[in-house]
Amino acid sequence: MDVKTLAARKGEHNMKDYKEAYEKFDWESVKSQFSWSETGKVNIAHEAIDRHADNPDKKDQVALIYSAPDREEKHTFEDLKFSSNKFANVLKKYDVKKGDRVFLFMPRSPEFYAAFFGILKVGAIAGPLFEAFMEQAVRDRLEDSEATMLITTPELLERVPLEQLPHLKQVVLVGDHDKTSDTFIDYHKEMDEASKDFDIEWVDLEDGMLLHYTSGSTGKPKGVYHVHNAMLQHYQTAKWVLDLQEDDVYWCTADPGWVTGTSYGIFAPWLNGITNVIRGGRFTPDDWYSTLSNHNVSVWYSAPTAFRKLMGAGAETAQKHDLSSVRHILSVGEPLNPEVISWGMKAFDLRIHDTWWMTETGGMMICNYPAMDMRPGSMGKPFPGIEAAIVDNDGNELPANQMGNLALKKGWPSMMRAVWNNPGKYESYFLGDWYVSGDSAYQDEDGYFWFQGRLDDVINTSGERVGPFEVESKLIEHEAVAEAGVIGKPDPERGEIIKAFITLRDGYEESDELLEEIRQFVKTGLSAHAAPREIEIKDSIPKTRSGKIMRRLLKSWELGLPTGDTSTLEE
Ligand code: 6R9
Repeated sequence: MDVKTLAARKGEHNMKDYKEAYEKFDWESVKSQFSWSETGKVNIAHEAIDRHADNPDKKDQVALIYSAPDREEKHTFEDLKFSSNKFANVLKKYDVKKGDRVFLFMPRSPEFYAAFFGILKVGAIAGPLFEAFMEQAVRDRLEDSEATMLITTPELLERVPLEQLPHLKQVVLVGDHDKTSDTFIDYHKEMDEASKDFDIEWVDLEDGMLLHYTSGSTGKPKGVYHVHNAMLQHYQTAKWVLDLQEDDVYWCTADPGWVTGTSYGIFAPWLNGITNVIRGGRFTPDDWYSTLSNHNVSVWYSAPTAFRKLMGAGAETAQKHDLSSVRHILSVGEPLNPEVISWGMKAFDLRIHDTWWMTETGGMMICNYPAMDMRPGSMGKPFPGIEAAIVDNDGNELPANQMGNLALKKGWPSMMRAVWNNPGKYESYFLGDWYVSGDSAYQDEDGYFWFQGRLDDVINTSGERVGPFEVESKLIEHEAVAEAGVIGKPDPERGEIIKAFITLRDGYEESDELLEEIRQFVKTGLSAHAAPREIEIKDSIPKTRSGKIMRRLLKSWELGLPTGDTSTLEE
């Protein structure tokens, strides 16, 4: 279908009537879309790739349009089937088995996707890591997951402390290198030798496929564990919320190191057999607009932080590009500000549709559908088959317009099934039958949900979730820092920025150089997005009598708000 026809189709949607869908829908009905409902044999890689490659009408369709400043490639479903089969054979050769954790630490590239599906095809669990992570962040995740294999590039290998990772047996290197030891496997050499035929490992719907590490308010990042069954939700939300239709060209801007980049950057489009654009390289407004126009992107899923950056580049930048192919835009990750919605109306003549969900939910939960009346500022309504409510601290449902904890009735298909190696943490998410999100919200009389903020200390900076504990732990590793407390401080462009309060060790004096050195220490040790933009030196950090940092108090001081109950404050 050409661009004009696509644009003319604005207004024709997969879901006709939300109310009717909500009343009639149940998850069981989605199973019939997949052959495993008859054979009992399942693997999400088969459903996303091989199923289309084995269909004569679909095998030559472009599945992946890869676009980076120095590289443009198109791969059909058949190409992806063969490249992932080859990688699966490489894994088999090196004895990777069902349930093993295999991590990926590399930029988006066609090799990434071949490796990712190769991992799933042998029944192993994929652990994608954001390419900007530095040594500590990489080590914590590989250590906790006890990953036995890592796929990375020679450049990024420098941030992998191999000697501290006894479980990590092998490293696959994508790119030129001079490593000779048996630990290292050369990606291109092995792929050249591998067969393109592979007998996929059939698994159970409840078998694991993915580990995404994410931050809470205490402790190190947790490994959120997802299973093959999640495909039901990826598939159906893509139909009704992304509204993906046969000729669409879809672009999700998220990196697969974050859950949006896997659930909606990989599974949702390919389970539906849709052409998927992947853009590598750094962000510039011109590149992004060119990606939309050069590839005739029709459905676009991104985040407020990116929209704000495009907005900042001005209308002239947008006007240089033909954006008429775009028919549907969606957003996730942070509150969608009214200014961003008006910018979307001006630049695209489209209302940006907000969606709410989390790493732990695995898929969209509360959304704005093309088929419903939207209320600007609302996250929308629960997806059919999802029960959401606002609950108090004991799990009692609250009436309309009352603020509380946004909760979801457990049992949806893409729900996390465990926190890796941490059953206690997993249990702590639930109050009876409710999964409690940690976001505060209210629901209006008509069932729309309105986001209010986080109830815990988790920071959302440019749409990325950062746990204060991780940053505090890094800060106190610096020789000058005695204690540290970290908060999110509201910021018009980034949502929140990270602000650190520290006390200095004896013998250290405050200076701009020292503060910059400490900032760099976090940036190069942990990751750029976790580095505090502001650091303030204090005489002491407020703590409870049991020694917990009172971040709530730091935040109140910072914002000039009343400090509330301080009875647990240590002398
Ligand atoms: C998918 C993803 C989850 C947290 C979540 C909430 C915030 C996500 C939002 C939103 C306001 C939205 N969040 N969507 N806040 N409006 N539409 O982002 O997962 O990285 O785990 O973050 O992001 O606070 O609890 P994750």
